[in-house]
Amino acid sequence: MIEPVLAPEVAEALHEGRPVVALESTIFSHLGLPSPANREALDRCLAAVVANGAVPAVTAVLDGVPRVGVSEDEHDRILGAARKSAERDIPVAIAQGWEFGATTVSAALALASAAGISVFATGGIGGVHREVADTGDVSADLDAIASHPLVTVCAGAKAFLDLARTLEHLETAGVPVLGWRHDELPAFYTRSSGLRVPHRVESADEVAAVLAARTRPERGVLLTVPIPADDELDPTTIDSALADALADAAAEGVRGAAVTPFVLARISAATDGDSVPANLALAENNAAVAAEVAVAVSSRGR
Ligand code: PSU
Ligand code: MN
Repeated sequence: MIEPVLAPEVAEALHEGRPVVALESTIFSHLGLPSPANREALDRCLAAVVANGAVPAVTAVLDGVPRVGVSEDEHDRILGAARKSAERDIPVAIAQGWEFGATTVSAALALASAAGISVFATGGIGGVHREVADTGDVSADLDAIASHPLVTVCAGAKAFLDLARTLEHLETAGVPVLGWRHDELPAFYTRSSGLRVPHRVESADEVAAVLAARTRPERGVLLTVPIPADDELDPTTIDSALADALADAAAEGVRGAAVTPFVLARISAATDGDSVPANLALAENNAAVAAEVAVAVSSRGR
């Protein structure tokens, strides 16, 4: 079992049972968002967690050290060149002393869980890819959400995935999927996917109650939060940008871990950068909701 190094304010908050929200670092690195939007994303997510009463804990591997919470003078490193690190890559990043292993959802959950954190916020989770029959590509995020004892807060799965199959996979894995004041699975850039979530919740207390009542305490819960209405993109524009991006990925033979960063960059280019403010808005909103949930979880523990 790895023992991540906790930032002092994170260690203190956890020790005192105060709310903490873990964050992934891939979204803030050059793999997730173009500069300078990535800095804005980091600043807005951190501020949203703090404004809603929790302590933010950005996860990363820096110089081979697994970290939960980074200091302000390390932010430039989080915004820079990174090696994408899923949970399975963490031991390698440690053993080989990677300068910056940027955590995906699965890696962030692994580090946050080792630190004893109960709530994690991201933008969109990985899921079952549309070409799964050919490629077998199912994100390790899904297994990690199922097998670490945290609430993952997201704006659904990224729209270029097969959302129906992603929901089926989560059902098989035994993950309760909750819709935040919404009946449909959000589709990241848009509020609705046409697919119903199994359960709708209205409050952070309700989410904390679900977490507390799990049949297997070692497992996780997924909370899906739609992008705020004002920031939603036009579904038609997104659909054609997605189709083009996926066709390009296939034509260029992009595979494995490279698919998601490639497709995100193409969508940003195809929407003339319109996808970027939407991405920032949903990430910030998820961080705010996650902080509310963390506050509710920690007040149950008192
Ligand atoms: N959502 C974004 N930007 C990202 C990702 C998600 O808007 O960069 C990242 C997350 O870190 C997620 C990862 O865990 O993509 C999933 O990658 P893959 O599909 O290779 O499992
Ligand atoms: Mn994959």
